Amino acid sequence: MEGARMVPRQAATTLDMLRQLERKVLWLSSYMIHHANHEVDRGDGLKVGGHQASSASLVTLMTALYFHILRPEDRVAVKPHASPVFHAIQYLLGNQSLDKLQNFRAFGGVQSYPSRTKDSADVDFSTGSVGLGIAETGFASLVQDYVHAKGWSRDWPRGRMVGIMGDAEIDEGNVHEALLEYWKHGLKNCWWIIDYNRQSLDSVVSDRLFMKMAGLFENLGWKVVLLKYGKLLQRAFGEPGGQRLKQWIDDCPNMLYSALVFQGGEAWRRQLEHDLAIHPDTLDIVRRHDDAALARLMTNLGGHDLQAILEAFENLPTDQPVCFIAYTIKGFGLPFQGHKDNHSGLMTKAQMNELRAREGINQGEEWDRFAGLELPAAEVEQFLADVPFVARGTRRLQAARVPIEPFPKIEVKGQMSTQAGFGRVLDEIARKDGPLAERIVTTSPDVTVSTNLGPWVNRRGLFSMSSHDDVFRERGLLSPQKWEMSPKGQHFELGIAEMNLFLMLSALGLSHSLFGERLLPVGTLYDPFICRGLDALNYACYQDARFIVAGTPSGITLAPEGGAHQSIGTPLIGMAQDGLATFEPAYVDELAAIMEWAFDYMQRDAPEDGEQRWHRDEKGGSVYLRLSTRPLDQLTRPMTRELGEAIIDGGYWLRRPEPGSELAIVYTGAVAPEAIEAAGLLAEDRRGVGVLAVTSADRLSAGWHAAQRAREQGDRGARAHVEGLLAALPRDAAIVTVTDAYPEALSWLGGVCGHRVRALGVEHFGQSGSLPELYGHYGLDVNAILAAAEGISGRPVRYRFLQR
Ligand SMILES: Cc1ncc(C[n+]2csc(CCOP(=O)(O)OP(=O)(O)O)c2C)c(N)n1
Ligand SMILES: [Mg+2]
Repeated sequence: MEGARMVPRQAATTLDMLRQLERKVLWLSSYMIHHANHEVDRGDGLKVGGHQASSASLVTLMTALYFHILRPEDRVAVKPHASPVFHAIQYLLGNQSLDKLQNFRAFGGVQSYPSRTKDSADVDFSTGSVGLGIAETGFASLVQDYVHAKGWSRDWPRGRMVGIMGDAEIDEGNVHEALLEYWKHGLKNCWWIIDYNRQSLDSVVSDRLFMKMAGLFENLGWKVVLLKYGKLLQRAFGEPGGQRLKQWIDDCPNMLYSALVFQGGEAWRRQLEHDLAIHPDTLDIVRRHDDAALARLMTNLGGHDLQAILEAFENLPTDQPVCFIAYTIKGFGLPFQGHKDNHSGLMTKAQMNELRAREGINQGEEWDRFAGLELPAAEVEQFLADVPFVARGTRRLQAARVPIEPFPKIEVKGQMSTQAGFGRVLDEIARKDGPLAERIVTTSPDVTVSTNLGPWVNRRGLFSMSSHDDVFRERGLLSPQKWEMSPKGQHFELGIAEMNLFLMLSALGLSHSLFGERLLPVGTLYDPFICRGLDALNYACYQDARFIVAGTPSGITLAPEGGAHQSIGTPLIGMAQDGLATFEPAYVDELAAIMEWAFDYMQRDAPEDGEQRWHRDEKGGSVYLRLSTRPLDQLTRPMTRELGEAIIDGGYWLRRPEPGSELAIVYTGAVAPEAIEAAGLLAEDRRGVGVLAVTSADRLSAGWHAAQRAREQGDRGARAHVEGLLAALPRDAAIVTVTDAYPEALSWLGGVCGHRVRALGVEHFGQSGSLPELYGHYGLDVNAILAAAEGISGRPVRYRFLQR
């Protein structure tokens, strides 16, 4: 029988396959955004801007990375607006459900920006606030080195920490702060891939920025790989006249290039004919291309050429971080590519239909993983199943809890500050050794000694991948502080940048999930400078990283230091920050109880099932300790179970109000002596004045909110700790609150049972002075409390005009 001879089809090459997937990713990510705008009624009329053009520039690179280059142990931060590309890739890999994809940006759908905590797919680092996700990758790499230097993480190989970033992110100061810090610590295993589309949100960025960037990275020890031209352009440059074409492109201002990209083949031709009129051999190259081919050639940048990308990722150094500057076009492959206003550009229905036709996708097949592909579905399916990145399945690791018991007891007597107590507790843990001591890692931005981490560092040493002796010690020069560095050390000494502190805590605090090894990070900084690192702190909490941070010294209690060093609003930050339980103890026995609890709390991980009932006690979180340098006479008392629990729940009656009492003084932290003394004086003419010690306004208030919610949902017996406490005070009694912070940290207590409240605190910048002077001036001293008591009760107090 005559007939066509069957020729077995050649198996597709990796490059063929990636080219297919690249198209698929562009389609799915574009359609996902389109769907979110046209099909999902989000009820707010808001259109999804920002993603479409920003995503498209990374389609090729991320296709190459996820489907070919990455390994399971590699960890990736994806720039915020590439979220649709990331989710489309996860969907193709079978890691993301269609339902969530269809609900991009809607309730219950995939997140606008990749999120470790809110997305179910395999997100390694959340992003959203530009500059933070990318900077976290380097710190994660240092943490990986730490874990391996200790001989841990044997089942999970060392991976590359990869950051895919927008070029505007380099403008964020924290990125530069991070680069300096990495250099000091000898960063190696880190790749940054800059999506150099020369566009940010508003417009086209200035020309030749890449030269500055390349110089910056090289200067700090990075290898820089330029991904400037694709293969088509590289070939054209090799033809007669080709170098002139290269010169033209190199000289072309970004604005003009972008405009031509948008306009397309005809505009390219007109411009090139004009500019290259006296170079006939170069014009020949132009003329050999029709309009479509010319547009393809002139937009064939390195970041859009799979082959060029695969080559660039081969044979990279392992002893040096690598920065890829990938030239791309914002919106590549979409109708608004290159347009300077495309950031919030959205495709119309008609444009979407054109794209559908171009990609060969029929109506109703939009979400089909294989529709429109030129290769057999089974072959693509097999390729996806064999993708190295997913070879080990889920990449969210776990680590066993580190036992806290027996938590060392410290002897507390005489005078001590909470900051000194903090140092003592850590010193005692270090001295006793054991699993807890082994897993604690400390870090501080140049305030290690002045925040009382010194004794811990003396015992456990500084961490460094190479060993350095303490020169002062070797020479017999007297110093209370050892400064020895080695891979055995357990303290990361950072430069002053507080952003880096929180990024480091964030990376250390995810070690169990990223590297399968539990670390118990403890960081310290001066309390006011929390604000300098606040976005990174928020970011760390959003990622659910686990750590303890001590803000110390704090408040105007730091009297002679003046207003620039005195924190006022930090307790409110602590209360409002999700994922962070804030405490401000007055006494060291309270602090010790809180620290013991904190080392356990930071390891809890019950799954989030909607609303947490009480605080987030089952789920766990991080802990912020606001500590003071003011030495207080310590209370000698047994730490009963009941007292311990009340301290953790947020407060206890230091002196219970008597029945019929008309007043209670509520205090937090270092002003305890003033509260106690004032209560004593008031007792002369008022019956049974109560003194309520608040160790955590944050947890008291969280518990109160939770109880109210529970009652509203039918759990009528729910009662918050603070409700129990304040029930002991008659309803018509008044409350005077006092704290070395903004008064509203405690004034809300009046809302719990309806007590009248006069809230004392600090409302204006502090200044230098002695502690009595400042407490007097800002209204935190005994006199101020007495005056407040008189004012709120309307009845004179005997010691109102006490002279001190
Ligand atoms: C800290 C912070 N500031 C501002 C924004 C708002 N924002 C989101 S993306 C963006 C510009 C992004 O430009 P680029 O990084 O170059 O990414 P591209 O859009 O070019 O992909 C801005 C200003 C943000 N997300 N985070
Ligand atoms: Mg950009």
